[in-house]
Amino acid sequence: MARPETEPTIGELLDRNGVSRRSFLKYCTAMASLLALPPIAARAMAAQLRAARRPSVIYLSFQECTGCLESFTRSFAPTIENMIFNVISLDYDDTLMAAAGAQAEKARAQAMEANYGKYLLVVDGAVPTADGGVYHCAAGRTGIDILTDCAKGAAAIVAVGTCASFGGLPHADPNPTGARAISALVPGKPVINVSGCPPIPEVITGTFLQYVTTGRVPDLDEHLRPTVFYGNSIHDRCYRRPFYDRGEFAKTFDDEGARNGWCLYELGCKGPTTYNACATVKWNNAVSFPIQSGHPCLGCAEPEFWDRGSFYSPIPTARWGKAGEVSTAEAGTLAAGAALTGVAIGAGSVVLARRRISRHQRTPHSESEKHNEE
Ligand code: FSX
Repeated sequence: MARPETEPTIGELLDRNGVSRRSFLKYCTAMASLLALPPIAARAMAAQLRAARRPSVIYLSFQECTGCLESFTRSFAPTIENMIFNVISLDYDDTLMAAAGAQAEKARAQAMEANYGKYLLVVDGAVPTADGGVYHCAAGRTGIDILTDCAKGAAAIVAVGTCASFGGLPHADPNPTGARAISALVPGKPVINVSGCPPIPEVITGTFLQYVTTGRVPDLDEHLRPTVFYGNSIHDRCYRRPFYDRGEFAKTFDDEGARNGWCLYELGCKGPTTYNACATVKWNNAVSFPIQSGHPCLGCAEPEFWDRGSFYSPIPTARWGKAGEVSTAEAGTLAAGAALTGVAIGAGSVVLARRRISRHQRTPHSESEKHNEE
């Protein structure tokens, strides 16, 4: 469990476990593709990873449904076994570890002491702060106390899931337990938010890999999410986007539009204001994602998504309909006009304008933003 400097490098561990260089390179090629790097970067990544030492990871869970951990353990590339045995050293996770009670608490204390200042703290779930934090207690300590203690020696904190990133479901109105996002409770510590309810498994493991490979916090967006995975809206990359641009919308779940696979915007799809990799990385080993399965995006990777009105009502114009608004009716007219005049560049500008609008019109009161403003 202790990770002194004598800990073998990842390369030495791979050799010891009989993992061939060829299969490790194949693995890195898959990872490079996941991180949107050119194939040539795979060799550099393999060299960097082989030279690196596995970071000690302490994984804490607070108010959540365990969907995030379920998601993490269903990663296909890399598999969870690959991650745990080759890339990270999961030294404490009270849901997955065999130890319990005092034995588990001791394991966490030992790992923290041996890796002080270097370990990665991974947290899922929001932390209740009302009434002194009594709504989450373990080993006689409140969640706030445990988080504060574990955060002190962490090199960085990864908040996995929308609950940890923004408060999520526990934070939904009326938020009876005073649930808060992790970033709001650990001032001065670098926090990486991996939002989604749950997050995409490959986005969780990809974020770890990015950190281990580079040894630093990746580029983040205004919600502290890695831009490599959260840089585009679902709408930007959705395969149904041409239907939106032509003004072809499903109006009910069983009409002709739905059968033809038309855009789900009018059925409440939150793709235009939701930033995540669902449309590209997809789910279940890239089999599908909600929109491909015929259901509108719920916007689960965004702050306050539970409190933004019905999942089945179109996005209110207050967030999607001001300057540069293209209503569903106008979308068809605009596309027809562009086709007539052949103004492809103009259509591109509309896309860019929409992207700017959706970025700027996101509600600026998430827990992480509050923290940033403090
Ligand atoms: Fe929340 Fe995760 Fe949704 Fe559940 O740990 S993001 S309720 S999938 O489990 O925190």
